[in-house]
Amino acid sequence: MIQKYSFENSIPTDSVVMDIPVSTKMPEYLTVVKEEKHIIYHMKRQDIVYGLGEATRGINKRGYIYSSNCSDECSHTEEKQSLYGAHNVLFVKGKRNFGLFVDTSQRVTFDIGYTDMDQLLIRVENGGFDLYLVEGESLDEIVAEFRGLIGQSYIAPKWAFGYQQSRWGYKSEEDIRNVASQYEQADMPLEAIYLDIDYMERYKDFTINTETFPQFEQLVSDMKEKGIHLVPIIDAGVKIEKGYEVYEEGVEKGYFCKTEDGEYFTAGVWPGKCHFPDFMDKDARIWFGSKYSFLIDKGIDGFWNDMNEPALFYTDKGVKEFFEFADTLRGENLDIDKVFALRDKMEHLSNNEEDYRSFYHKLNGKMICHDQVHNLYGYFMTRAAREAFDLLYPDREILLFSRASCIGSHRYGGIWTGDNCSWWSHLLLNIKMMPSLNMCGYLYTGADIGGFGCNISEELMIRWIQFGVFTPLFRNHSALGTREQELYRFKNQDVMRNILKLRYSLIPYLYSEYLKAAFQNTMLFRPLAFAYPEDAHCEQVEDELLLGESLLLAPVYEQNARGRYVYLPEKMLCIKYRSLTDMEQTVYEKGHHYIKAGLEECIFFIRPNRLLVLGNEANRTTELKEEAYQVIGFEAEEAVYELWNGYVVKNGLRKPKKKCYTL
Ligand code: MIG
Repeated sequence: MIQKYSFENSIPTDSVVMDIPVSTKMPEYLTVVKEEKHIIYHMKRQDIVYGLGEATRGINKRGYIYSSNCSDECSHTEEKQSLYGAHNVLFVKGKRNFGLFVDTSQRVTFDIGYTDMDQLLIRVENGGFDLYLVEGESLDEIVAEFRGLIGQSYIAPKWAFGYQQSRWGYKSEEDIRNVASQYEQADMPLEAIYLDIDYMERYKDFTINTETFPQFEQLVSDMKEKGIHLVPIIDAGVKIEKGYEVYEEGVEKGYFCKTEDGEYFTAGVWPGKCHFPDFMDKDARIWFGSKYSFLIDKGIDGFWNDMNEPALFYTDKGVKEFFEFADTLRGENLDIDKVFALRDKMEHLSNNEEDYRSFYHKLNGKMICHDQVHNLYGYFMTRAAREAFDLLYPDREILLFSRASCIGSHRYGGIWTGDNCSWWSHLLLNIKMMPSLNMCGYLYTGADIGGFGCNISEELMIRWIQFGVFTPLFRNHSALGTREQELYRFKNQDVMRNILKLRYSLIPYLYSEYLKAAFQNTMLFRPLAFAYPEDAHCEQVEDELLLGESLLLAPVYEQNARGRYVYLPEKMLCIKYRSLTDMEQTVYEKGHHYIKAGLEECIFFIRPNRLLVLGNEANRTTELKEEAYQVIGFEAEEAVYELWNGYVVKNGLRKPKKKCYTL
């Protein structure tokens, strides 16, 4: 059951797709202090708080303070309160289970037992909000109701479930062709190569650097012939440059954000000084979205939207103030305070709060300050692209995912979790974040596999892909200047290859469970406590996940570990995967076990009377052949697995196609 309470919410977020009448009667367990915009819940010692989507720390969010404030945050350390998304939803498991969604474009703070260990305090920083309270029996049920409220999740094209390679640093056609052929030579599957900012002409959206990519269309079609999709990046900022069509048009039509004085707001990003499309303005959205045609018409069918928090490197005003300050220190004997002050000033040039307060959007004919809708910017950029795709290419499946997001954008595209590092702790963070993202509707999602920043070790890479094979977005991505991490570069190529082959044979199941999650508003990744609510120990387990209806994952995420402790809430079949022709199967009883897992062994479990449909060996999703699928499972005299292998569109409505498998 969903109740809605309204607190003068004047800025529509379009996060919700259902019309719920406003109630006034608040249940006795929630206190709302209207003047302060506080929502207070007294937590019992055993209560667990799930949710918040893209956030640091554990699956149970209790014990820290978080803030929804879309941030270009390149260091995902545990003290950080905000990452790129604004996902204002919590699910409380306790004597009474319920969910709380704060629907607002404003910043919201979630103090979950940080200031007071027993108190959950939600504070809306500014402006109005709608509060949705979702009550129900189980957490699964509550999440499903919430997901119904916010609308069906985006369904990515099937090829986007293949393995994908990216790197900020591919500079030319040759680089791209080289990646493709190295994967081919290594007999490693590959379905997409990403184009980071270097494909553009001096980082201008919807341009191509014709010096380094002289035959772009040829490249796209050669790759397509190999079954490899190219996925270019699109940045939020539009370069200020005379004669550059996107800039000229945007200026002429008034599609960029303005300052108080009616000038176009300017800030530096990749290309230098930029204007920022006003995605809150419907006309600007249609305009910007239609620009993607420049690339779609060249054969492109996938995009990633970046820097859309939006990231601002600097403004003229900030730079001026910085130099003025630096000048006051010129020639001085710099003591520690001054050095730090100088450094802080420099750091605050980027993503500065004051800059976010200094520009405006056009919303329903009114000018509205950016800081009021900051959390919607990336969401509305995603929406701009998707609305244009739907309008201009209604019959094409186009991959789209974004860095910044807010609840609602899950209907238009996926997200990736941004600039993590090649750290073991970030592999664990990747594991823990998946169910939280699913709760918010993000199904097509994943981390930069192998880590974006820092240098990867081969062992970490192996362990990371052993988890990555289970995430819908399975993309190896890394930053300029870090150790190159294409899988063919490592010593243990057999191990890498075998893991990639596992991915392809998991795709039938993964895609099927993905479709179920999208159509039924369920989660693909679930914490154990969701599926085994009676088993108190499950609440303690944060390094195992359920994947769909059949699998339990227990990834290895520690350096030098050659196995791990696993808690099984029921008897299960352990698959120790070494290669498609070498899968050891052992049944374990309910309880605690130490399961050995050598570096070349990927372990996962099948629940009793549930089945796993495994695909044939393939290097592309198109090579998967249903007649060659196999079924594994145990104690399954009666078990049936319904494989959702696609969907048909009838009268604009999507209907899944289903096929039943038994042992
Ligand atoms: O400031 O385009 O998160 O994936 O490779 C860095 C370069 C800008 C940030 C993205 C990252 C991408 C990088 N971008």
